[in-house]
Amino acid sequence: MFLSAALTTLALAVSQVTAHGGVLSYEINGQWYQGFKSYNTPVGQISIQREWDTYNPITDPTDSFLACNSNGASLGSGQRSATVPAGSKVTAYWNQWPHSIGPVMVYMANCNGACTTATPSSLEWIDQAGLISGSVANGQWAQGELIANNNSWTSTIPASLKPGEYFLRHELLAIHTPNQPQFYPECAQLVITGSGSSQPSGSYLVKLPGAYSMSDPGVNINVYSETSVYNYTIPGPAVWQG
Ligand SMILES: *[C@@H]1O[C@H](CO)[C@@H](O)[C@H](O)[C@H]1NC(C)=O
Ligand SMILES: *[C@@H]1O[C@H](CO)[C@@H](O)[C@H](O)[C@H]1NC(C)=O
Ligand SMILES: [Cu+2]
Repeated sequence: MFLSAALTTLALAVSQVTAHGGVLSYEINGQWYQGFKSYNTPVGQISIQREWDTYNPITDPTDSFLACNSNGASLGSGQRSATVPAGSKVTAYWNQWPHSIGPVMVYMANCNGACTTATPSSLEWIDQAGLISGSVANGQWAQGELIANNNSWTSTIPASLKPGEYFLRHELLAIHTPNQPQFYPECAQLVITGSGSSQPSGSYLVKLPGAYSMSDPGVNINVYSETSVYNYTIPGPAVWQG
């Protein structure tokens, strides 16, 4: 009796794990970086990624952990940063991603000093990603493209970006459940090198939480009723091209 109850609980936990997910590894400028292993203690882990504890989504756009997931903590002595030149290509790899409806967003944030001691929620971010073709109800989304590309997404760090320590933040916003957005953010730490001097300013910079709300058309949405709508408003700021 006890054993079968335990097994049922385990089976449930496993099916929840496979229904959601997050970024498991990165390939940056040709080099592989292992992500944080969620569901494991942070003690002894070495990664460029910040801690994130489960595959489950954040469902409140004002959640205090929206910046770098729960709990977003530095790994302390195991925390690393990837040193890469501005202009590098960054590919993030997810688990087998189960949701094909919704945008992919990639942000960077200047830590204005050492990222290891910075608090992600107090930072400001730049944006990227979208609805690729067709209608909101039946079209092709960035997340479908991500699945087709081996559960990965490749971005280019603006070549003109000023050197320094930055957070790199990947976020999937899954909108397959009507009016119940699911946010899946993960952060990694980068040290950007090069001779660039550009920095976004003004409306390109936002805070998370802060930039999203349930009154955003792209957040509180029932995609299945938008059969003749061909535009989708990604929440957050405009993309900074560098
Ligand atoms: C697909 O992604 C995995 C990492 O999740 C990687 O090990 C593998 O090499 C990739 N396959 C291809 C064909 O790129
Ligand atoms: C599509 O564009 C209209 C007009 O700008 C806007 O009101 C509406 O919210 C947009 N729809 C979505 C799903 O973003
Ligand atoms: Cu899910």
